[in-house]
Amino acid sequence: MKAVYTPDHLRHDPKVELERSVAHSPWEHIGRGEIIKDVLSADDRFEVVAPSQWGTDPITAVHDPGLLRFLDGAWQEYQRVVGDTREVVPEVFQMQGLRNKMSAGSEPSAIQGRLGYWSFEITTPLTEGTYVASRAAVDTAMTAMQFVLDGERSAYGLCRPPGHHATTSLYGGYCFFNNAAVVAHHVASTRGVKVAVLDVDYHHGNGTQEIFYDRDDVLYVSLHGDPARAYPYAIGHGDETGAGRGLGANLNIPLPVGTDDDAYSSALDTALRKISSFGAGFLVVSLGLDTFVTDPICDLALTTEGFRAHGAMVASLGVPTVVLQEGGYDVPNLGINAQSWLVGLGA
Ligand code: OKP
Ligand code: ZN
Repeated sequence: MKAVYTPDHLRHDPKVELERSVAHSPWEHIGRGEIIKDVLSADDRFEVVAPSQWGTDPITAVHDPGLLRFLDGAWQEYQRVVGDTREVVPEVFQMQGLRNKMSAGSEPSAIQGRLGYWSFEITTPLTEGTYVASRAAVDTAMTAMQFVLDGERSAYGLCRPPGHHATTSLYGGYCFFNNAAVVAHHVASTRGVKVAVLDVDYHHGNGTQEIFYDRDDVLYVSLHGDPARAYPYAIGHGDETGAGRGLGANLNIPLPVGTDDDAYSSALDTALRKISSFGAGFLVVSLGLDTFVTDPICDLALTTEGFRAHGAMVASLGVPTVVLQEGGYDVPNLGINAQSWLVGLGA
């Protein structure tokens, strides 16, 4: 299997994250990308290749161009205006309620205000090379997509930073551009084929859901920790089924604490049936491995063997499939877990 990787991911290099009200070393760090690359490189079933460049058009096809403009230079502007800081995070969010009874706010001019206009939370620092790395993650996803469009049964994009929390106009949840949504939109709009996004990350992919919520050409299906207890809390409930033309083209399957391989398999079976009946001709998998039993920030109980079985279940759909990396924070096990899932798929 082709596995697309670039060292440009190293340019997004946070050393601190403010989470659980404590400043600590970040869960989402460069070691994640490196361990997956190292394990796949040592396995003959994988061919690690570099991405080609796709420019910004595929990004602004799903994101507000203002978000891209902001990310391209925000860290640098902050250094000029506020002062030298390794990580840049927002201090104030431009919440709707601040302007109750008034017109919707517009983008502030000050960088301190712009940060909170284009983001929704504080655990996602900008670093000097975040924009370069985020662009490279999209290139990685698009290159993996192209291998599949050219006839490979499947391909893998080692995207870092991940993407599924990024909405049309907001970054957050360690995500800047929504790699999976960029690919799904590109295939649906240029190939006239119905696309399904299967999101198996522990966290609900609120960004992907939002981007496609009113569309009937892209189905979003997600298995995740119930938002009653899990990030991103505000979205991911079972009664969110789509709007307008997209009614019925969104399926959320919230899972209880401790869900194991077998319970997960039956939920995955429900997801795959939905994808089949939708008539998807192309599949994008948002592969989060933070469902692993010893993941430090999640609470499901999947195993390395379980991941292989779940990859095999997805393969049995018989739909051309591009797999894109999302989360996974038990870093010593992250490489073998990605390998296991992809071998199950048929690497
Ligand atoms: C990104 B991906 C919990 C805070 C959660 C952000 C989690 C982002 C996950 N104390 N912080 O979906 O793996
Ligand atoms: Zn996650």
